[in-house]
Amino acid sequence: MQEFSFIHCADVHLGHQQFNEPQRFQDFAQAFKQVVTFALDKKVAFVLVSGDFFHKRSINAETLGQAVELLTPLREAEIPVIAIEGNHDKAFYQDKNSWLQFLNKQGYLFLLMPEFEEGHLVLKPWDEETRTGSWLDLPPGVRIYGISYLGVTSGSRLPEIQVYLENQGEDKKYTILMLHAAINRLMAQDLGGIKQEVIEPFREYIDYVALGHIHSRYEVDNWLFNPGSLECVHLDEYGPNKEKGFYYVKVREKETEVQHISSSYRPVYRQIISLNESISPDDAYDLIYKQLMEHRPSPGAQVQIILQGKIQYSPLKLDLKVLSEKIKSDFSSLYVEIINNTNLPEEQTLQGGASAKREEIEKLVFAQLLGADHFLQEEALDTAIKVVQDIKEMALIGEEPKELIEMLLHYGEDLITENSDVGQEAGHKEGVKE
Ligand SMILES: [Mn+2]
Repeated sequence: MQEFSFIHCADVHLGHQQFNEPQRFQDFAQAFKQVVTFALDKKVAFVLVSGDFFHKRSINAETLGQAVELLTPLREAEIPVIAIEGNHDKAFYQDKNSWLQFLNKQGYLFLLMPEFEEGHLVLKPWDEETRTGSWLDLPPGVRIYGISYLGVTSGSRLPEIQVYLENQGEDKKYTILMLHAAINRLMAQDLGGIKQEVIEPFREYIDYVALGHIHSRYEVDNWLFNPGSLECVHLDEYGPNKEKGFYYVKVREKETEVQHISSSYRPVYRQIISLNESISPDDAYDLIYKQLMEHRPSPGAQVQIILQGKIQYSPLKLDLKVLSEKIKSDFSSLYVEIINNTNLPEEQTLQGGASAKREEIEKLVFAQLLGADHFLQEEALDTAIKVVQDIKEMALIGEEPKELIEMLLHYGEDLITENSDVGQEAGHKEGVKE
């Protein structure tokens, strides 16, 4: 087998116009452009995209144009791009085409996926005629298997592919398995996570597991590799030990040398500010500004400020809209978000220490947000909290958006009826962001 190198990235999320900022739409393309430039520069044999190339299933024309523009130089340089579907860009129904399938048919990438026959996963070799298949053999002596996002069934389905891995024939190639799944990462294994034990038997047949799904870098046993997303898809993905980027992998005589290349993404500035000392809103603004002057956000950053502490005046007196605008212009920030967590009843909850359940804390936070201006009465508030909690859970396991919307519509109607008198008095209230 000759020496070769490849790139492994994941969670590109093209088309994500975060915070409705056109610049953010460009940022995600810019982040992938680094990968393309690197690939061309190093003349790699191929590029892997382990799911979520697109942010949404239904992308707009601009996003498709962007994708084509980014993939064209690789196609011209004859560097194949191999992709699998993630939870974000999977086709709505199995028989319907996703935009990734469109790019596949047009020859911009190879989209690998398993088939389902009689309720079982079936892996088939690549067929250039139909441009479909679950594995692809490439010239340097490489075989690449691609398994799309399987959601909650990942753990129980994966053992079904072992039989295909076993029968690779005599001249076993350097073998890569692409997966869009979280391994050993999710506490609740039923939320789309997989335990390492499930794929451990594959080790005999697979040289490199190319993962995607979790947006920060992690590796297991020098065998499972998850590069992290290239950009911050959510602000809370930023922080220490949350590396982002892609892998540059060199293979010599089946020896794998892996290098993680950090992507450069738009800076995120997060600051938790306690307003304990403040006696009035004006005083609070001074405190916030003092902190911002001490640790200045870099120009163009996405700023998130979390306010906390006990204050003696109403937290609603803080005009966060005006403050955000001022910060945005004073520090040339791209986006400013201020989260007001002051006067949250944290002490009573956290008295339980480690025993305080995450759900309970979350419930209190939702109650605070939803009931902030007494817009929702007690009974409706309980329903609203439940709806928000359930939708959050559903989103976490990557449910179809239409399921989420149906859920919202179903319960939303009850809420409107329960709350109609109060709603009219309170007048229009702006929805919670995102
Ligand atoms: Mn993703």
